[in-house]
Amino acid sequence: MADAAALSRVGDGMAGESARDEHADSPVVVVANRLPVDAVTEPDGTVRWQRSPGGLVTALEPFVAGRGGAWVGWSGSAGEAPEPFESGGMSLIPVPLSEDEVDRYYEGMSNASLWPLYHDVVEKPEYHRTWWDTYVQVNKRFADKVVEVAAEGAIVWVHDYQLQLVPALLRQRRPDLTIGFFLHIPFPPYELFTQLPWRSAVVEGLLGADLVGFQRPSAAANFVQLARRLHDLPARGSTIEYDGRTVTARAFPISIDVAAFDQLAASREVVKRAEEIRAELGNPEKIILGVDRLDYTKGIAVRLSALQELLEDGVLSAPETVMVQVATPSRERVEHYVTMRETIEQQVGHINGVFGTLGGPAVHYINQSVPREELAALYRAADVMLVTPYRDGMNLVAKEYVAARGDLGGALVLSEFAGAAAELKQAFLVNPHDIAGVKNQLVRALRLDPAEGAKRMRAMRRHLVRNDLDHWASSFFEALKAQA
Ligand code: GDG
Repeated sequence: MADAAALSRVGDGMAGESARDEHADSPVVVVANRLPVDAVTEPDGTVRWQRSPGGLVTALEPFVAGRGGAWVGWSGSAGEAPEPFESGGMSLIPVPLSEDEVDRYYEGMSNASLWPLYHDVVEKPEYHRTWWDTYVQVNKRFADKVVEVAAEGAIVWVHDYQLQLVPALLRQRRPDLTIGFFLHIPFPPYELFTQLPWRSAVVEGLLGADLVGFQRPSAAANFVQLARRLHDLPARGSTIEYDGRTVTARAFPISIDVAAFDQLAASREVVKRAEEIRAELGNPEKIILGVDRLDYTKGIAVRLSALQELLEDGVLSAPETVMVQVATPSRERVEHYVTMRETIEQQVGHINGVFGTLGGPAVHYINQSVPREELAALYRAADVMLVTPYRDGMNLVAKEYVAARGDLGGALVLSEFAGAAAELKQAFLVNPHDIAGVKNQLVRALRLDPAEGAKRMRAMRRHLVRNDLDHWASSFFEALKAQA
């Protein structure tokens, strides 16, 4: 990793000062596990920061940068943290994590305990006291940084399951702050959550916030119920009385920058690239697409099985119908991810072995991150988008697909267990545990009459235009300010 001085120099002279002055009256500090940038080392050894991919960053950068705020987070590399620097209109404040802390706080407690527990125990969570101790220690370090940088009376917006103790830690030391917390992933019901050996500490951590936001009303209700049943707190509707304060728990379904995605997907370059993609795939009659982080919650194996059975049944045939699966590498050191990747790659190999031809695979599997423009072209080229998570907080891919289809073409098959299903009601909804149902809906989507498809797509697009990223961020922010 580059030394701190080199990294801090990278930020010198980047935009930021003017935006900060303009919004000096509303200081905002965002706290998230990761900073919204990745360090990239050039061939000559210099390091520059590049905006990182992923749901959280995509969602928040415009909000923070537009208000000239600060962002506290980890740089993504273990070891000493770089000095704070300016980027994209924000002051970025790096928090250091050692190798051991990455293992225990991030890969362990966050991604091998909380992630599976909060996603319906799709895989069995592991609970280790050493992981928990490190989680507490790292949450304290994040809180320390915020205490240091937040102006008097600032609004602090803490994000996600890695940092659930930060609200209470801040409240103890900085009662002047208005504190919001948003959970990007699902929040489980009482019966599952109470498995967690440190359940009370997590609930108390979150109760340090004035406003706790979730993707769905049912998740907010789960939290209110926990506060009542586990801590015997007076709670009514969306509010909980705690420590002489009122804590509000409500749903704020996250979204995307719909206009920007629509524009990108309609650009001449992207439309042309979509045609090229179809030609590169051998001009099939139908293209089915999946785009996910390679994660066991996303149900990639389910859709491969559905495709395989439809090919076996003779309902579909390759190369007339092909599937493209972009599976971006993710959490590659966590055990469940290693085994899941092997399973999926075997499945792809099997399908192609049996149903592919020389130079004509039935499944095009891309285990790489692709550029945003390429992603938009893939959305534009796909006749059917398959989004089949077992459980997902929201799922931005589903929303991006709809935003990309200004031509009103294509069809969306969407798991009812994704937060997005509550909004994209004209999608072909499926239960990913019911493979026969997934097959039926996939076939319906492939055979969809274009006029009916356009009607569905128009309705979903209408919903998204009104409920975009800016709407999400401003509603959360307004609700938080109302608590101040
Ligand atoms: C968490 C919650 C919630 C993916 N591959 C590539 C790529 N992506 C982008 C997508 C999309 C984002 O990553 C993935 O967002 P999701 O919402 O689908 O999923 P998570 O990463 O699990 O996010 C989720 C989200 O937080 C926000 O609150 O919706 O439920 O689990 O934007 O486009 N982007 C590029 N290349 C890729 O290969 N450029």
